[in-house]
Amino acid sequence: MKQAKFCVETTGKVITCRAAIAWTSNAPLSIEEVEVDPPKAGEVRIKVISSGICGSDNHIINGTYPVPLPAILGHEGAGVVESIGEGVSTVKPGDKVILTFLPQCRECDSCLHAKGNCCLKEDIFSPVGLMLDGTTRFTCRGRKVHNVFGTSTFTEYTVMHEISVVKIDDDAPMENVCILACGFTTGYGAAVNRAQVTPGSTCVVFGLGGVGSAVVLGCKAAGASRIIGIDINEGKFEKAKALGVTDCLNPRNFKKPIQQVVMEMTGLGADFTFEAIGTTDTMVAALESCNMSYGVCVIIGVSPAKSQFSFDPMKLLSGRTLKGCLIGEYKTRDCIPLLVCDYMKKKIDVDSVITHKLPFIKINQGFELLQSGKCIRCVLLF
Ligand code: CND
Ligand code: ZN
Ligand code: ZN
Repeated sequence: MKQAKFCVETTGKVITCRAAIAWTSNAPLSIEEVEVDPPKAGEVRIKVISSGICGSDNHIINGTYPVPLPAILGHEGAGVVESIGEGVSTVKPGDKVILTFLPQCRECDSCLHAKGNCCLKEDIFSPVGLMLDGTTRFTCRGRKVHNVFGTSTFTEYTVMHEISVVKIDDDAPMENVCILACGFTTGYGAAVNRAQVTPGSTCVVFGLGGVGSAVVLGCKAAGASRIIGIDINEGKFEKAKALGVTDCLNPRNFKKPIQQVVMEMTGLGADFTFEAIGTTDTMVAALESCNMSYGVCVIIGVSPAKSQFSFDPMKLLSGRTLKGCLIGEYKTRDCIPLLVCDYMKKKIDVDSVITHKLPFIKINQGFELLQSGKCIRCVLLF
């Protein structure tokens, strides 16, 4: 296989490299040779250095969150800019960048709003798997291959829109910062931004995977005094306690609904609850676990396509607040560089969420670790 060379030599040319292709759902990814086109206007071609495997990638593989296939998945990446298309001004070849699925165009209604971060330039709720001009930059065995959320990190080279490419500090450790593209930022921001957890509060975190673990760190950083962690996999409990969870519950050990158990443990319910799993049952349980008067419930998990979330509206009438958020309500290009700085100053503990690192070509082993619940976050190195 031809090995791709960095920068100048490849600028303007098609790069042939390795990528993991999802040809169908419910099947292992296939490592193949792909051709990656040069970036068009407003686009950036990036050499991927590391990528986390997120629960959302797994929803795509098992078909609960369908995207057009064949596709190159992965949306939690870090890399180096190889070349830029016409008009790109915020990054240049050689820059270290984070590859995120949520753009910040700085022009749309969401981007111009003080708090909104759901940029309207990428329709992540009905993804088409194409660049904004309606075409793709990937070809494999003569077939066009879709991207995912304009990101696609499970490839040695990818092409993204400039508006989703986050320039970060030159000294950032590239093997670990990738999880600031999604998992860590999503969980941590849900606690510190979206919920605004208060000192001395009681929090409940449903799901102690990569995202839930970052929620725990956010709750702890915000000064929560009690953090109840809920998971059906008790193998997650030791790590959760090390991160700051004070009480661990397995719903399968109780005959009554877990929200009732939380109510009994807390008296009147938690101040803040977080759902980091992605089932509607656990979303209802999270809502019903927070205090009826002032409790705040934040939905983070991605539910299966077309699912409906139903609950007694009286649960809100008493005063509860139900919220959701993408990437922890951070405006990605403005805020992720600041999180990278906080990480480098050791203000946030990104490393503790990463339990496994594997070479990119062992990607299917990484998915097995996630599916069997044996990892918190597995990072692929290219
Ligand atoms: P991961 O698989 O690592 O964690 C999920 C955890 O939930 C695991 O520890 C499971 O054992 C546990 N679990 C599963 N079912 C139950 C249940 N019924 N009751 C209790 N625990 C259970 O996934 P992740 O942490 O990477 O992602 C979690 C969710 O967050 C997932 O739905 C993903 O798609 C979503 C997400 C959202 C966003 C966002 O911006 N809102 C960004 N990334 C991921
Ligand atoms: Zn994700
Ligand atoms: Zn925008």
